[in-house]
Amino acid sequence: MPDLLALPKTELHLHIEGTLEPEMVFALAERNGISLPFDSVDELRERLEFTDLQSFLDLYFACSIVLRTRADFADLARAYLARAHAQGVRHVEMFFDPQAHTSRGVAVDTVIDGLRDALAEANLEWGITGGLILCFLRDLPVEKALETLESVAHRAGDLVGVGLDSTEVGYPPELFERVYRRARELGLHAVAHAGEEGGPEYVWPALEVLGIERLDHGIRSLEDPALVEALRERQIPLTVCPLSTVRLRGVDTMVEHPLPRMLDAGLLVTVNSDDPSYFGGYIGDNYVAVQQAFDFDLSTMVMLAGNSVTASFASDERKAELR
Ligand code: ES4
Ligand code: ZN
Repeated sequence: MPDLLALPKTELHLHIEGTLEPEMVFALAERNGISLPFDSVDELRERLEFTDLQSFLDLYFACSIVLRTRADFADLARAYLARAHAQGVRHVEMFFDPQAHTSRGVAVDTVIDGLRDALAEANLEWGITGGLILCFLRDLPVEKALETLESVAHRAGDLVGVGLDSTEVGYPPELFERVYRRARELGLHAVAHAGEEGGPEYVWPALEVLGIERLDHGIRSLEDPALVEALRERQIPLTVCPLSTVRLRGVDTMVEHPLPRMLDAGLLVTVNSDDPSYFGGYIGDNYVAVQQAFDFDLSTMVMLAGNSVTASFASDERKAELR
């Protein structure tokens, strides 16, 4: 098997706050005079063991408080983009969680400006293309999501789309119908996390009420044959994150991951990293993990990389270059 890190690829499911490495947590805390609920990098590393989605999210939001300035967000994204470049990424559509920052008094423009600084540099330096997907925290009130969207309406051109993340069970997608209608008016693409911990009943409304163009995770869709058929027939891409699902205990081990069954069902599956500093690997590491678990041949790995190009919101011209 050739080096899968070198295989050109596109990343479609990546939370930029989930690339915050423990060393950077401490460096930014010191730079900003913030005290942390852990004493050392090693103590933080010891906490990177999760029982479910919520146990991860608690740590993810606890670490995100070190991000305050435009330079912090630029440094975070620069570090991610350097690692992504080293693992073959040529196009990335990056999630960010503005409400995790605005709730602490950080302006949304500070977040967007910093992330865009790093994306512009990576474009100049390495030719990496892509953009930002603004995610709403689904466990906060819908009114807060609407306020967040209106606060960036004047610069919708700086965004690729909107998404929905954080705690899933108890917060069904249809709550966000008005938010997604407004996002569409602003010309934004629409994706959502669904079917990660929630069952197929959380995926259907993401498709039918929110009108998503791409489904994040979606692994529990397999439990409903009619849903699988809808996803297959419409060729809705699924952004699967194998190491994430293992680390959040969606499956016990990688060999039990449903990815091969999803491919057999004719779904448009892509491989992504989700929160690489928390889940033990960047995108190339996810490619290596699935190749090893399922003994996939090179043509399957190339097909997965090609699916990510198809599933992206890049222009047709850029897609042709990425293939
Ligand atoms: C997330 Cl893995 C995952 N699921 C839902 N929301 C998230 N935010 C960051 N990572
Ligand atoms: Zn995610």
